[in-house]
Amino acid sequence: MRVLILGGDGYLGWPTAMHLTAAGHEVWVADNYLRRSIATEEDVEPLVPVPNLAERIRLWREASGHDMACRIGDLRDWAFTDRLFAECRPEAVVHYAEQPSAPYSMLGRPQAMRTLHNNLEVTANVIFAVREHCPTAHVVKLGTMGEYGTPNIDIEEGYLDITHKGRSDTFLFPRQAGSLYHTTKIMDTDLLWFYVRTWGLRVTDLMQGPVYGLFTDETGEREDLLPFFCYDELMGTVLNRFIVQAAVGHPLTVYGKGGQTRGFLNIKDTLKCVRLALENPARQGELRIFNQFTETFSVNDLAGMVRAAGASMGLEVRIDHLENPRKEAEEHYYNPVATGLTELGLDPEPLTGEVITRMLGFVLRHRDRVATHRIFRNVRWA
Ligand code: USQ
Repeated sequence: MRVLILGGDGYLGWPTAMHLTAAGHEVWVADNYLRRSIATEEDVEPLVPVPNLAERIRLWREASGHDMACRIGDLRDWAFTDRLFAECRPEAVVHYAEQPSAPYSMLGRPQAMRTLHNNLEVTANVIFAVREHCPTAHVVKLGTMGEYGTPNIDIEEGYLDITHKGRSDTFLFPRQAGSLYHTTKIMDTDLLWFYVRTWGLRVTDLMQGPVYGLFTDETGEREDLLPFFCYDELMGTVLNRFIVQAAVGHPLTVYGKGGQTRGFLNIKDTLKCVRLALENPARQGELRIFNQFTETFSVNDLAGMVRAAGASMGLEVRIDHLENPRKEAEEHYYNPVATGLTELGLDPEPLTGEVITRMLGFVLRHRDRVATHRIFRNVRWA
């Protein structure tokens, strides 16, 4: 299949690109280096420097014999997007091209506007480009479990049957996001849902939980093929952050009571889920929604697991409960359904002590690079 990956330089975009070429697909990647610009502007460089996309592709070709096409440009720019889709004519599009950080979106007005403009305009341009150049292409868009928030009922996979005053209908599951970033993902879903109904696009929305990890089957131990690995408050997800904190002797930064519960997954499972969705596409005129996570943990659970793994390596890991900079429930009901991807054959990678110690080993080799001032800058929601 000819697959166009938008945001192919990102934490998930680059490993997905390698994974899909290894699975025999023809891959094109596009990126405007937004994440790298934010890293420079906000002083949130990844733990280990990452070669540019052209260099990564060269390294991957040498390592594996697989190649991919690459275009650098901004998908908000219609001329670029139009040309890209006309040239590539994808059979499937994986849309990761978003500002992905909740805390970044809450920093201030400029960052909020950048998140809104980038995420919504790119999604809209992708919709128009698909209609113009490849109306039967399957769009796989990365959504987030955070669109649902933490309701006091079970979270279904995308839709909810409602009976009201004796009449019944099916609607998108109610969404109530906890950050501006997460709100833009709701808006993305609404845009896609509208054009699925109006133009008959075929779309899969993957409602993904926080991802952890850095090694995939394609990277092996090769550090020059690894994705961005961030531990700062803006770009690092919670488990990756805790592992770096443990490695440098910084107390784990649990926000508030730590009962916040989310659906997590290993980066390897992200790649499997995206490939399963691509290889089993949605029907024309369908918005198919999968909840994409493999296990649920509270923040306290994760802190406890990192402490135990650290102890097995002789590290003494302390846990701090900081005043929560975010507005979120710290103790809540959480029972999301996730059966769609399992039915397609997902064989998950569980979070074990071994997974954590392997990551800790990597971070310990690079501990001199950790800038501790990046760990907690206290980006407050209100
Ligand atoms: N948390 C802490 N301490 C920290 C960092 C985070 O207690 O040092 C807590 C947060 O308050 C939150 C939970 O851990 O309750 C998860 O935070 P996170 O930063 O790992 O994840 P989040 O901001 O929700 O965003 C990440 C990705 C985003 C993706 C989302 C999936 O950055 O792109 O959409 O995970 S989800 O969380 O399901 O919405």
